[in-house]
Amino acid sequence: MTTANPTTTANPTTTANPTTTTTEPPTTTASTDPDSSTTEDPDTDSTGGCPPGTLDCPCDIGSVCEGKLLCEAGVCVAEPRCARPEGEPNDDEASAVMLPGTTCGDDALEAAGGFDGAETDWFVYRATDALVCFSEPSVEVTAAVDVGTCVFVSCLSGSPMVFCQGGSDAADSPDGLPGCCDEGGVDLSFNCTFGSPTADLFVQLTAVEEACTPYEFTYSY
Ligand SMILES: [Ca+2]
Ligand SMILES: [Ca+2]
Repeated sequence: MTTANPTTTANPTTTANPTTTTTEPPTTTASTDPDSSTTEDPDTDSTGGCPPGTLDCPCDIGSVCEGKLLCEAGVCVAEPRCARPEGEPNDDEASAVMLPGTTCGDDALEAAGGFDGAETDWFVYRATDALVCFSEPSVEVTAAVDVGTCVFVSCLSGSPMVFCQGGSDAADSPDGLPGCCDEGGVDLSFNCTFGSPTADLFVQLTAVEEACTPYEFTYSY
């Protein structure tokens, strides 16, 4: 087979390639959509008149917060007055800060946080059953102010039966978990209606003073 191009026949190694027979025509005619010029949305004020980057306005659409404002959950908020080593927001059970889990009878673990005024901090840790286990979790808080302390029980199987110890008071969490509350720490015991007493324990720490207060606490099972 010979090609019609005499300039390529001099090189016998190039004429044998059958894959170069079809060159696609330049089909670049698809860019004539008449609607392509109307992509600009006239209703661009989707932020409701809230200038992005300013206080209480969005910061999640390519904008950053002005000055010392912080971007939290897509909204610019004022700079916190205090350190927040535990991570905020953690103001309800759903946003509880996950702590390392512990096993029944192990040494207490330590954690730390900070109160930015009168606020609530939530934590949760997995308390795992052991061969010999008295199911008596304890949380002890060290802080310069009074700290309302609650522990609520969410059994992995079955329903929790909670017994408040050390003078603590029975209480239900906002999401309906049973638990116990006390000042500066809390002791309790619990069972699960079936299965082993392994549970997620929700810790609620509440400060009532408008102060910047760091704190530490230990937790165990
Ligand atoms: Ca806090
Ligand atoms: Ca908090």
